[in-house]
Amino acid sequence: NNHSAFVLWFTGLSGSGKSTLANAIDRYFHDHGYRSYVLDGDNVRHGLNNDLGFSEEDRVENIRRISEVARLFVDAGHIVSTAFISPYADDRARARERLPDGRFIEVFVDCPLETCEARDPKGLYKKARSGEIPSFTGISAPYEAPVDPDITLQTGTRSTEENVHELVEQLEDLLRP
Ligand code: GGZ
Repeated sequence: NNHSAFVLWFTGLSGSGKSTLANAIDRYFHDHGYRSYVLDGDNVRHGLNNDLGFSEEDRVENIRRISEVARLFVDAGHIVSTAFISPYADDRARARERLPDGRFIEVFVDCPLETCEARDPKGLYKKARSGEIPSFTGISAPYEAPVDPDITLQTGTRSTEENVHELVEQLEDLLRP
């Protein structure tokens, strides 16, 4: 399958559903014969970037390294889905610049803070509110929502299946062999 290679760059708050969506679309790609891979906290922040925390400086470096790794995957012919908060618009813009034109697709995982906080799957918002976790995105650290994302998905009101379907439709041109 001689498909095109590109980055699906998911951005959104903690608990917005980035990893869920990245893994769901990756499953779709895999099932349809595309070469694809997911980069997320589990395989990057625990490995390559385990020297980085959540200061502004470390988040900038986190995103820089991830975008370079994503570029290598694209060079190797893969579709790569990245699932990181990536809170700074400048860093996302620099990631876009590191990739060939049209090969960086910014996907805004749009979910209200209140919804993310109500989900709180890991209890992190609770800890952030109590001050146990400092500089927590959306509570005590900034999140710069994309102004002009390539794709926006609502995860508060749409199911994962609906959002995957939407993604596949929006990516139609890139997915044609
Ligand atoms: C934000 C934090 C923090 C702070 C730990 N702020 O819901 P999660 O747990 O699984 O996803 C969050 C993840 C964010 O890492 P990223 O690499 O995506 O962040 S960034 O792009 O800003 O570099 C959360 C957990 O790490 N986490 N402390 N202070 N999220």
